[in-house]
Amino acid sequence: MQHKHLKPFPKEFLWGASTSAYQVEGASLEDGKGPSCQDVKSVPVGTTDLSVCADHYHRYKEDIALMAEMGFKVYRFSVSWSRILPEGTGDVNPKGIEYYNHVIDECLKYNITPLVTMFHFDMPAALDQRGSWSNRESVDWFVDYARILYENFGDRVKYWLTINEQNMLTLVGKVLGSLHIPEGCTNELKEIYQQNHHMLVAQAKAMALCHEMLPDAKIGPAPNISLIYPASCKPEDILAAQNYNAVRNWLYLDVSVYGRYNNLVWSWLEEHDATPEFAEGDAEALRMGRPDYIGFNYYNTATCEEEDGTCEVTYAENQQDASGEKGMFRAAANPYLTKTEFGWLIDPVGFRATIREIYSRYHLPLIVTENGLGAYDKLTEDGRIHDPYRIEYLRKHIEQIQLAVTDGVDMMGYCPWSALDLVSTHEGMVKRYGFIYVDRDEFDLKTLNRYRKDSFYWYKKVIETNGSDLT
Ligand code: BGP
Repeated sequence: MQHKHLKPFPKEFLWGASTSAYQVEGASLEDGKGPSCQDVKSVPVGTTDLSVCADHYHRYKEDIALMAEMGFKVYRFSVSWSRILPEGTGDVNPKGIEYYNHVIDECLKYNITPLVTMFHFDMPAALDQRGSWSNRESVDWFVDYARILYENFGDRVKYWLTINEQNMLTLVGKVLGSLHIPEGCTNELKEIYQQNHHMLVAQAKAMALCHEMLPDAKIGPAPNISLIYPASCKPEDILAAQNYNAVRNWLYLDVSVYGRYNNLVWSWLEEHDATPEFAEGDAEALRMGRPDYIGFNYYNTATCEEEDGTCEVTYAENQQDASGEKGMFRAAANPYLTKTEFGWLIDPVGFRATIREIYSRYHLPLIVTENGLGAYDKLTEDGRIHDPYRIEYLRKHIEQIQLAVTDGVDMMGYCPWSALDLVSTHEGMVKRYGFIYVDRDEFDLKTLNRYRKDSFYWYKKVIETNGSDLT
């Protein structure tokens, strides 16, 4: 649809950016923090461990001051579960509570709204040993942890996100180093979807608890949503795209928003004897826990075609999407899109298409919780970082948000990935996403000093003009 006039961004639009605890904080075993599954995993060859990251734990004041200088209205960060509860359950670590109190207060000092993710890929290692999400008790572990967060931070945190990219944990848990398959398991698919079910129930209960304990707070999920295109107008390709959309995207939002499983996914699981077991009360819990808004991460779309039952499923090491699923879909190339230097597709128009689709299915306010470009940035001798490629990427995506606003979508905000350079989940420190450059290399910690990239100044202007000047 071509509009005659673009609508402006809403007055209260939340401009900001995101980080996650295990990728940015460092201090991985300091001040009483227990290890998480990320601290004990073997990191990909040639990449740094997560003990220092961007040293945000010690430099959060400086970092938040820089965010304030850019004019941030919101800062999305995650709480490290094992910093709060070193064993995952039981005793609370007072130093952990103190640290997040400081981060929250520092944000509020600059009128930056804290947007807090409760769980971002970092299950406490102690709970990992107890079976992680495969253990039915994980539902209670998560709800108890949520209660501690609400009790301690709920007076100041008004926006919560439950589980980051639950769909990626389920679909590509192997790649994220978070998949836990108990010994002797005979049906891996069933096991994975049982874990997924536990997360869905845990999330629903945490949302209901939030509404009960913090009536003026808002809470939502944060899946990674990418619209799936059919490779052609061949009807079988359309069905394949519907299959992949259901299994990759809608399953998660259908359950969180409507409290019911997506029928296509359920039938597929039935065929594989892989439907999750519902404990007593689960169906009701899913119906009762409803989000107030939807947070979603968007990096790119995917394309697929008919699958005739011969496809071998493989997972790329550095990508978020699978090559296919027997009898459901087969990944296909999209000749219309370019790629980043790390091989990720770039599709700003697909961003608008994805936003439209989410909104038309769920009619809840939307906030973009991640979107961005990873690149090999270079610090020049005079302390500059010229990143026109990032500016171009972000500009094109922001333009599409405005088009979506003009389409009538209720957009709450935009939090690109990432506020500052941090350790990439798959590709270490050299893959940088931030507006703020962190002076360290993969293994050489250097000064850890902060530098403003060109995109820093550009984003500052975007925020100052509420998105009306994107030049
Ligand atoms: C998302 C994760 C983030 C972040 C981002 C970029 O899936 O939620 O934690 O890592 O992807 O991915 P990468 O670091 O692999 O480039």
